[in-house]
Amino acid sequence: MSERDERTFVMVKPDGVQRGLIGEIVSRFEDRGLQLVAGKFMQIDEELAHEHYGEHEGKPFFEGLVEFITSGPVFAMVWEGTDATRQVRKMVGETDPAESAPGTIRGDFGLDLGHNVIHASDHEDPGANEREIDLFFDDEELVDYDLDASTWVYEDVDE
Ligand code: IDP
Ligand code: MG
Repeated sequence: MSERDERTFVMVKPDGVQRGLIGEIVSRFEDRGLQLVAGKFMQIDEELAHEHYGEHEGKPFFEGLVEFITSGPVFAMVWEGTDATRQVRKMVGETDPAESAPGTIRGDFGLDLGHNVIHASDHEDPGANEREIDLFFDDEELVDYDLDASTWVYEDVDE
């Protein structure tokens, strides 16, 4: 991984999976020039849901959120690139799809706060990306490789 690169955790939520949006969402990050480092189609259990959304424990929507995120399979991913966490959040949009700009994932595919299609690490919470990657993936599941397209995405590539 080059010095300037950053990894971030992204997950297509159960609504996004059921609506057939995995491919569309993966395409957006590929098209942007980000590099896929890991991907896992999986079912989240109660314990993992509580850990992942621990910061929201006690809030009125917490139990519903846990029920939703454990209600069906998700597609968890790690994406890498310059400023990846912040850039991915810009592509995801606001928490509420109704407030998200067209062109963002939530703004294009959602209408309801409780079903907002995708999770991405919070760029305003330092360390959230690494914490979430560690929670969902073992080190050996993160694949190190050179992406040929990077030589065209970036002006200077220092592999
Ligand atoms: P984020 O996903 O944009 O980072 P957070 O504030 O971290 O948003 O909230 C985590 C998730 O909890 C949201 O993506 C959404 O699914 C759910 N959520 C947040 N606020 C509400 C709410 O007021 N009602 C219902 N669900 C909510
Ligand atoms: Mg969040």
